[in-house]
This record gives sequence, C-alpha cells and structure tokens, in this order.
Amino acid sequence: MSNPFSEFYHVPNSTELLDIAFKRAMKSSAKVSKNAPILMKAKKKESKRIKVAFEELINRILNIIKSVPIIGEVQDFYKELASLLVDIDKLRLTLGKLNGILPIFSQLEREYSSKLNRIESPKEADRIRRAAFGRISSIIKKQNENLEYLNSIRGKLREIPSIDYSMPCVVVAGYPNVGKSSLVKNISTNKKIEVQEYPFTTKNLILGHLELMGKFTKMKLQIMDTPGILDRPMSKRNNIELQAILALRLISDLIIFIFDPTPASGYNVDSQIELFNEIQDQYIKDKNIDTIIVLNKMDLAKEEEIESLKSKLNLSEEKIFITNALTGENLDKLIGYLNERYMPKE
Ligand SMILES: Nc1nc2c(ncn2[C@@H]2O[C@H](COP(=O)(O)OP(=O)(O)OP(=O)(O)O)[C@@H](O)[C@H]2O)c(=O)[nH]1
Ligand SMILES: [Mg+2]
Repeated sequence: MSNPFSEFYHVPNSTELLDIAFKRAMKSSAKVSKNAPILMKAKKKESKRIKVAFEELINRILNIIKSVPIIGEVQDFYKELASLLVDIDKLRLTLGKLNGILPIFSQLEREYSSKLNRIESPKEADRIRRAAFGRISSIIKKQNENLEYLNSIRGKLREIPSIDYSMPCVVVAGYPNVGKSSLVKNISTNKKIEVQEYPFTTKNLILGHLELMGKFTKMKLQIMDTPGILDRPMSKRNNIELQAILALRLISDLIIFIFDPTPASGYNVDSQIELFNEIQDQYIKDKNIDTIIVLNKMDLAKEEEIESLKSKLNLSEEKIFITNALTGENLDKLIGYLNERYMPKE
C-alpha cells in the first residue's frame, strides 16, 4: 500500500484562497439577454459572481479536507507513524474547523442571493456583492492559522515511505552512529541517504531497494534505514527513536541489527547488547522474525573487540557478518545471504 498521505497536496493560505476565488468570480459571466433591463442584468451579473466565489471556496476546502486520509482508516503502520510525526488530535480538530465553515458558506450564499432579488436599483447589486465578499474574506482569514498548520505538517506526512506490503521488508536497526545508513546506502538503490559522523543523523524511516537476482527471476527487496535507538526506558525515548521501533514491530520481515564493536560511535558495546536483547524480547518475540547481526567498522575494530562481542552475543556464526559499510567489504556476503533467503531455490 502506498503512503496514504501522498495525495496531501499544497494547502493554500487564506490570501491565496481568496485571490483564486475572487478572481474566478470576477471573471465569470452570467447568461443574460442583451435587451434585458439594466436592473435584471446587474442582479444576474452579481448573483453569478457571488455564486462562483462561494462554490470555488467550498470546493477547494472540500478538496483540502478530502486530501487528508481519515487516520482511523489507514494501515496501523501509517497510523502510528503519522501520530509520531504530527499531533493527530490537532489535525482532526483543524479539519473539523475548516469543515465547519462549509454550512456557513451555503447559508450565506442563500442569504445574499435573496438580498439581490429584492434590490430596486442596479447600484445596490454591486454593494451587495461587495458585502458578500467582505463576509467571505473575514471568515477565510480567520482560517489562516488552520490552513498554514495543515501545510506545515504536510511535508512530514508526505515523506513517509511507501511500503509494498506484498513484498518483504528488511529493517536495519541499531544504536546511533554505528553505520546503518552507510550500509543501506551501500547495498540499496537509495544513494541519497545522509551519512554523518555524529549520532542521530537519520531522523526518519528511509526506504531503499535491493535487487536480488535468481537464475530466472529477480526481485526488489525493500530495505529500511531507521534512526538510532538508545538503550533507555521506553518513556524516555523520543519520537525519532520510536519510529525505528515502529518499523521493527510493524513492517520487518527480517532485522539486520548493526553493532559498532569499536569506540568510534561513541556508545559502548554493552548498551548496544542491551538494546539488541530488548528488541528480541519485547518487539518481535512471537512474531517469528529473524535477526542477523552485522559487526561493522571492521577496519577500525581490534581482533579482541570483535571476539569479545561475538562471545557476549553467543549466536551462530552464519548469522554474523563482519563488515566495512563504507568500502563495502563483506557486504557481498550479506547480500548473498539475502539472496539465498528470498530467492526461490533453483
Ligand atoms: N571506519 C568506518 N567508518 C564507518 C563505517 N561505517 C560507517 N562509518 C562512519 O560512521 C559514521 C556514522 O555512519 P552512519 O552511516 O551515518 O551511521 P548511522 O548508524 O546511520 O547513524 P545515525 O543515523 O546517526 O543513527 C560516519 O562517519 C560513517 O562514515 C565503517 O565500516 N568503517
Ligand atoms: Mg543513519
């Protein structure tokens, strides 16, 4: 399923909305016979302008509301991720407030049409139209904060990656600064991923693809880069870390857990092991999700650092890869493992 927020387009602010509506209204022309009395012509002309202005605004506001999916109806992954990225209650409230002006507009449109019907001189038609536009302006201007709020959260929601639920997704996780992004960037098609020497560079879930080749078939495996997670109580974790946990819980078919056995990341190995154990014990148990281990930064790691970490982990050798995510050393072995796991046996 693609990101349900991908249709959440630019939301105009109040000035833009009013500009569009009034321009269209003033350009509209009413059908009226040339020989009709002046009063009738004036009534028809202004009545059309008022109608077009209201219609334009009602349609545009409806489109804005419709472009935001109903949170309760989207997949759990998108629902939970959206609530980490934005304040869902505020979003609901904002949409409700916008929706609230629609019946007011319908009511005003009727009110001004009947006022126009009762006029006795052509000049009054212009005055009534101006009055209607004045009411419209003041109502729309009061919505400016809501419109701008919607526009401000739009970017965050649209950036959520589109997951293909029919295909497996490998989630790459671990402590900050251990080389998760370097690895995903190296093995996937996504070369735009940012790598920096400081922790918490990655602040969102980022999707890449890895093409696996069988003898007769090929397949695009999804591979998800995640923000670093610290070993600390859940209540202390920030929304950046929680996105990574969400990906592990809800979309991982396989986890690649990356360790930095060296002091380079700035975090010690024991904390990384604690996190690894927490993930195993709390988020994926009962789910039958496999984990493979990458001991990264092999170029910096001392023999004893690798051996000590291995013995602490006490896992089978075939699930442990010792890599350099920058040069790509041994990543072919990791890809080989993924190939064997996901491509049908020939
Ligand atoms: N020497 C060496 N440096 C590495 C290796 N892999 C990554 N790095 C460096 O480690 C630092 C962090 O790399 P990232 O790929 O951004 O790490 P990350 O785990 O995605 O970090 P966050 O997104 O902040 O959690 C960068 O300076 C990388 O150049 C490696 O195998 N060897
Ligand atoms: Mg990163």
